[in-house]
Amino acid sequence: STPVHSDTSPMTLTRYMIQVAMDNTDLEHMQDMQSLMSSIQLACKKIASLVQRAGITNLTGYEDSGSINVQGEEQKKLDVLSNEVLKNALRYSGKMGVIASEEEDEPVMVDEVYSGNYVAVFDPLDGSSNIDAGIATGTIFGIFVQNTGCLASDWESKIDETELTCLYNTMQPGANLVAAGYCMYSSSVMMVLTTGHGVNGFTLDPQIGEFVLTHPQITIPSRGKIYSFNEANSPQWDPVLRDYVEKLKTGDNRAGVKYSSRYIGSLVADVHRTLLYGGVFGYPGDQKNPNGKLRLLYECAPMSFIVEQAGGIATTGKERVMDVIPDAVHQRMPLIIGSKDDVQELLDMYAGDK
Ligand code: AHM
Ligand code: MG
Repeated sequence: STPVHSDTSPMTLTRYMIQVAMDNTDLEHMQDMQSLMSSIQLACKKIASLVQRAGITNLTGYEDSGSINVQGEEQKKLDVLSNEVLKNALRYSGKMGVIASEEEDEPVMVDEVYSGNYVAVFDPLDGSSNIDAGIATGTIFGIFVQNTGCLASDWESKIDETELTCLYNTMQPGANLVAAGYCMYSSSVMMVLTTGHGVNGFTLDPQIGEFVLTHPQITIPSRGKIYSFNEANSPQWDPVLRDYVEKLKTGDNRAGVKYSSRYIGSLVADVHRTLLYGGVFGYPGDQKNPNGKLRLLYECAPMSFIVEQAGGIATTGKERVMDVIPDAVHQRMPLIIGSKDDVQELLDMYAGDK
């Protein structure tokens, strides 16, 4: 149904989640999603305000302690703070069992008092290298139901039992996600969300402090005119991908159209543009980094869930991203994502190359 934009009864994210719960009384996780999303949207509003005021409040730049995360990256002040904000919001939702974040070495078990049975995976402030220049950033999140099945049995010898259970619970393929979304901090603050029934976009109305449904049932155009890769890496790409991008540049592709190039270097913003305008975004593997740069659990999988729900394709180049069973929390995965026809053309080129 069409959302109501009148001042008196906007379809807020809160109201939307209540509706989702009422429409799915048979699904337990849909009931819990209401309080989970209420925690997540609060965290995102807080992060939005931190990001917007960072230059004024001396929150730009790196942590004074020079702290480095498990992936060897220097942490920015806002990375650390956003992680705390999101972690605490989720903890107090009373629904979380395990939280895994880009900024945490290992997944964190939520204290028993606040504990529930969901797993949240998130990148609290993706693209933070852009922040000091005022470029768009975003929060990415995914929610799983806790899984007691073992997916990484050879870890047993290395870590203690609590950690093990904890890890097992986070090690799930994207196909198991019950919800995923991102919040983009840009010229406007937007929350884009899927619970597996399409994708909806909500814009933060600063006047009332609420996310309002502005983009109901987003579908990605079946073909776009934009490609988005860090082309500085192209000398290390495989020849098929190089050839594909060359065809997009010259117009010698199935659409017979010359493409434009857009690359922000912020996953959320690049995927958001791709979702709305169509085209293809990729962070492929290359000779130096065979698995690319983006992290499977809290970057690739949630984005893939969203784009698939909008009618697009997300692939590693070899398989569907959603089907990849993770074997490490911070594992990287090549990602090619976007319009159905654009991504399919590349997949067909790979198939023909075999
Ligand atoms: P981060 O999680 O350390 O911020 O890195 C992820 C970001 C993505 O937002 C973006 O797509 C990518 O890194 C850009 O990488 P590059 O600078 O190599 O093009
Ligand atoms: Mg990131």
